Amino acid sequence: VPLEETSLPLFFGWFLLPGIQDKVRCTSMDFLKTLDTLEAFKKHLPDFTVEAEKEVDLEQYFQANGALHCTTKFCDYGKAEGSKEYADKSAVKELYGSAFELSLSALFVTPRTVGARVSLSEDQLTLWPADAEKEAVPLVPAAATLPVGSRAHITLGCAEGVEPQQTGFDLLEILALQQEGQEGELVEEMELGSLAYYGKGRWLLSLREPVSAQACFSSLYG
Ligand code: 2AM
Repeated sequence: VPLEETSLPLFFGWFLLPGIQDKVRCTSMDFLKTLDTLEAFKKHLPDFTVEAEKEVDLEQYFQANGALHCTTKFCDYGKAEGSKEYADKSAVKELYGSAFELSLSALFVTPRTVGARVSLSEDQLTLWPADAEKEAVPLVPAAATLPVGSRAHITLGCAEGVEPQQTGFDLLEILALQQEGQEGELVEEMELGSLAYYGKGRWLLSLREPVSAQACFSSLYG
């Protein structure tokens, strides 16, 4: 195989620095620990899990693996459409290895995934693939009308048998509901922010203070 065909990574993205990874993991754990004890969560438990359980331990329900990151472009070593074009973008070449401050503006939980929404700045959007939201349209039709960068997220955990890329689809679904004017049912004001329920086991915690996370733009060969 020519080197050119093997030189593309599994994916490009922002990789959180170690200290902030611990902080984000702790924040996520605290949120899960609180969420599954709330009456509102228990009330909607049948939407969350099909199993006839009375309780669920969210910290056990989701499995976390690997270093925390926000994927920009999944390349699959060049097999994914548009990989080469992405790697050749001038912003990608210029900013490779640079440090960024990501703004984590919300945490969300669904029966499939737990993740953090990343609100990208103008500069950060130069590294965002133009078709990232369009790619999700077969699964989330409304993604076609959402702003560029809407899919940006950090996967914090997945339920058994769920692929990490599901986290971005789950986020887009919630954002699509918001765009349609559904505010979600305000459940409660938590220390971290306001918690809203969007039906079908979907929960969104809008952070009062966004978490600023230092991250390096790089790639993973895996
Ligand atoms: P994630 O970005 O939602 O966490 C390696 O599998 C990484 O690439 C994971 O972080 C994963 O999901 C992301 N990923 C896997 N397949 C993908 C796809 N088809 N599109 C976008 N991202 C994908």
